[in-house]
Amino acid sequence: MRIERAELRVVSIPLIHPFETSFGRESEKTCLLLRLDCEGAVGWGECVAMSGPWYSEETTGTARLVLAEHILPLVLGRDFDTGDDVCRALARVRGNRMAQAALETACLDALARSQSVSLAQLLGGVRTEIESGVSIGIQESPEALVRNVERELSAGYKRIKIKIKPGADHEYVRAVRREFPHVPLMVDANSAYTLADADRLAELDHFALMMIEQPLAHDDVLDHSILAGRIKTPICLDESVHSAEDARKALDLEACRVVNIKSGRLGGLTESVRTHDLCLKRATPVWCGGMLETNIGRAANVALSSLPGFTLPGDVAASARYFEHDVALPNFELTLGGTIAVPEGPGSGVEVDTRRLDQVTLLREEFTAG
Ligand code: SMG
Ligand code: MG
Repeated sequence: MRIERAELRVVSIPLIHPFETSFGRESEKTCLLLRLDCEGAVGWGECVAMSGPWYSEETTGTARLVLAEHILPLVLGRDFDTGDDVCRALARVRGNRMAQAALETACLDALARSQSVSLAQLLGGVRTEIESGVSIGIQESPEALVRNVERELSAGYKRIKIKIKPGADHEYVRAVRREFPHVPLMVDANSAYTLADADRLAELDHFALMMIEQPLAHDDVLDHSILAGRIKTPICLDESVHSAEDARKALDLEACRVVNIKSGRLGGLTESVRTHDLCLKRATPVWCGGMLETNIGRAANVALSSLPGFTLPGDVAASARYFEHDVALPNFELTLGGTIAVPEGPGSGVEVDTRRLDQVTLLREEFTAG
């Protein structure tokens, strides 16, 4: 399958609810969307880099530049039959994983469509539905958080993740636990603490949390392994794992007991499957993270979550939590059982709504071979 044409768009879509983490507040989703035309098949990929380098080094701007000047010239006019082929073509590219992932995901979507299989099938998925959890941003008060948790639980979500930071941690977790003693609950600090906070983090052990996600620095594994010896709550790594190799090293160091898999952070779906395979072999549960994706990225997350090692509910929630009008349809909906159905049709299972896409596009560029 030859990549004949690429179209890159910068889009900005208002979020229904602003989302606050330890590193800042987002009211709009700004991202890059990439369309590939491949001998009659069309594939879409979403680049999850944020508008600024807050979650990771990459931004919408850096990803646009790297795709336009370095990645697309490596692949336009070339043939691909598997995700491994795409990885080989991109082997010279260091870092810039979210940009690489957008390209690779669009290739796999086109590939799945050209073979009339679903993206989930192409990746080796085995589930027809995935368990869905929600990630709730930092709220103005513990009471506001409790109201939020209540709303999500009555919507049917199976697991609640709350964002924490120093000054918005124990009080918030305690308030939720008091109201919901048995709910599967976890916290995500997005690197807001250091080892000096170990005693304070150990106090979270009283709240029977499923795990604490990325308490320490975004580029650390060693301190996480020391912290793991000082707290009982299992540690899950997000920001510090960029490859299956990183996951292996983290597990060897006992820096975590759970891994958050995000295809953007890992450079694509192929590396995500490799990371999943490694964790499965090492009996380490994984779950699929989220980056406030549009339905284009959400569809890829749903497909990935259908692999057998995704045994914990992820941050892949229903579309209606994020945008009034998404750029691709149909929306993903929560079933009564708190799950999301894995699309069975060809490709990712969503189709881009061109009118809506045009409304939210800030910039559009086209590229062809040569
Ligand atoms: O997609 O519902 C979602 C957000 C999930 O919490 C989420 N993502 O560190 O795991 C994480 C954050 C990173 C993105 S913050 C904009
Ligand atoms: Mg996280």
